[in-house]
Amino acid sequence: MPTYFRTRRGGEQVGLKRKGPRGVLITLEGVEGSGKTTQVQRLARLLREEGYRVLETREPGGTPLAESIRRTLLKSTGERMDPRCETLLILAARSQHVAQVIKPALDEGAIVLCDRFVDSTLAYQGYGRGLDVGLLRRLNRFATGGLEPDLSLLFDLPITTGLARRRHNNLEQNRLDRESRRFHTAVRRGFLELAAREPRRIAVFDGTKSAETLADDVASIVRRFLRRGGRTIGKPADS
Ligand code: ATM
Repeated sequence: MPTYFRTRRGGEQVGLKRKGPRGVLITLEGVEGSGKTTQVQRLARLLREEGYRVLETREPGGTPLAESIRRTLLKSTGERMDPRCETLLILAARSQHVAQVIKPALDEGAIVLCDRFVDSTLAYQGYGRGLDVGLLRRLNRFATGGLEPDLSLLFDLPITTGLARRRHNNLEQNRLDRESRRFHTAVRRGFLELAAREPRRIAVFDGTKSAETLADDVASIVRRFLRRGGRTIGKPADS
């Protein structure tokens, strides 16, 4: 499990040492239409230009098996999906994704950029569906083998703005998009509560800003984070 150890001298943080896999897991989270997928692509391009080895991936999905679970999850069939069924499908996809794609990439020293990860389960299935958040945390740990994001970028914006953006871009409405405004509002509140609880891991961005401004904000936070963890993280050994 990638872990940063914070060394403290006289109460001051003086450095971070890595234990476990050499790579870094950065997750991007947010409600619908928050622009996170665009930011994954921009951040990946930027980091590659700077010489880092980067893997872009997403959840649910990221492997052929997990992508087929994604299709099942997002398709509307007329049959109401029980929240527990939804949760277990998401976790099944996650365990496959972590074992087959994320963990090996981290072991090779890559920066993994994942569009949604464990916080989405807490926000959507916990705050949105009303399942127990403590239980979901334990299930997340089971699915990931304890792997946690090193840094999470949360793109926050009003629900109406996000959903309107999706309609404006003519993006196909999936089963979850069609949930009530109340559901999406609870999800948004969930993400913000998670961020308030873990301010060192989760950085919150104003998703109403333009994609360019957001990309600059993201770049400065990620660069600072990588500097703290050591410049060589995620770079090929010979660079
Ligand atoms: P994207 O549209 O961001 O790819 O996400 C697909 C959906 O999966 C998204 N729903 N909408 N609307 C959120 C949902 N999802 C969960 O409900 N829980 C999870 O743990 C994950 C990873 C995604």
